[in-house]
Amino acid sequence: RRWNVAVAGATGLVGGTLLSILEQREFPVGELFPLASARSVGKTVRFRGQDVAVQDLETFDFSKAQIGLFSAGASVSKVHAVRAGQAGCVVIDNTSQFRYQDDIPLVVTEVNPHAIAGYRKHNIVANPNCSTMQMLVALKPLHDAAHIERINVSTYQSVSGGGQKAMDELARQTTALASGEAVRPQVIAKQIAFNCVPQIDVFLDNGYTKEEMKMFWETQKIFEDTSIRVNATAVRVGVYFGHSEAVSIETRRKLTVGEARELLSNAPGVVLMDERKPGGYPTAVTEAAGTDAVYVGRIREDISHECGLNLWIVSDNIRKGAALNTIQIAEILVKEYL
Ligand code: 11C
Repeated sequence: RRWNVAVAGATGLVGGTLLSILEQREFPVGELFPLASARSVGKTVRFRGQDVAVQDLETFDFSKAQIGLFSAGASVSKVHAVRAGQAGCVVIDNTSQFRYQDDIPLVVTEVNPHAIAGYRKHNIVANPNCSTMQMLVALKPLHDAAHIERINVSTYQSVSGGGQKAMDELARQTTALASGEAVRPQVIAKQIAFNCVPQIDVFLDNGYTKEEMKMFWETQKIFEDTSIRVNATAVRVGVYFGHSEAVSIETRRKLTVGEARELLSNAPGVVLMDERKPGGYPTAVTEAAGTDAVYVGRIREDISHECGLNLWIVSDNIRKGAALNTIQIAEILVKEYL
């Protein structure tokens, strides 16, 4: 059977990746409806060797599609993902709009695929934030084996997480600096070329940024464990694709490096790359960008905590962190539920 698929935000960075992953994984698409704002009507997207016309999301009749992949911003999803769900189109939403709503499942396919069953109330499944996604793919087998009580994480997040505008800003600033010109930050609060900026998303009352709190809220929901504590610092770095994370976990019982390596070498979606020699670890640019896996390296026992373990976790934020997980949810939906 084939499924008609609407892609909301089809002309954006994640939208384009959704289309190419639908092709690569040979998702059984019947008719494709690329949707975007009225300003993109008249454009086309390339899908399976054809140019397909972009339609206006505002007026699209979602009863024509059985599956809707949304990546056009939270305010768009608030109105149109709900409208799609009511028309019988099952939405996988890539924004933060529904992630914290109790009656909407939040799913990482390697971690809690069973939660997809909860889609029926609103016909919506939420896709997590990229920085949470890659961390939990790697931590799931460790949590199952030794029960993680606390996570300390610092992220090194690429500009593609901030969309095309943030990518353009890095390019512009790099060129300006190479020509000896001054940079004027517009999208990211401080110079991002050759710099690290400790702010992603807005500041909240507790002094954390929203990106940092997303890692806390989403980990508890996806692990179905409100006792797990997450202390995050999210940093934007001058990298185009791939988020890196230095993660320290505290477990109920001690996990040795050997046991962690064994668990991770058999974990779905994970590639273990952990040799204690120069270059024996993954990085965003050399391993992760453009690929599907979550890479783990630098595993070592924490010398400051008897049940602590450190890991370095890297993945392509636009693929596993966004578009790939969305399509993996769709694959489970059509196979097991629709
Ligand atoms: C970033 N994590 O890297 C963000 C992008 O909640 O889906 C994704 C925001 C979200 O800037």
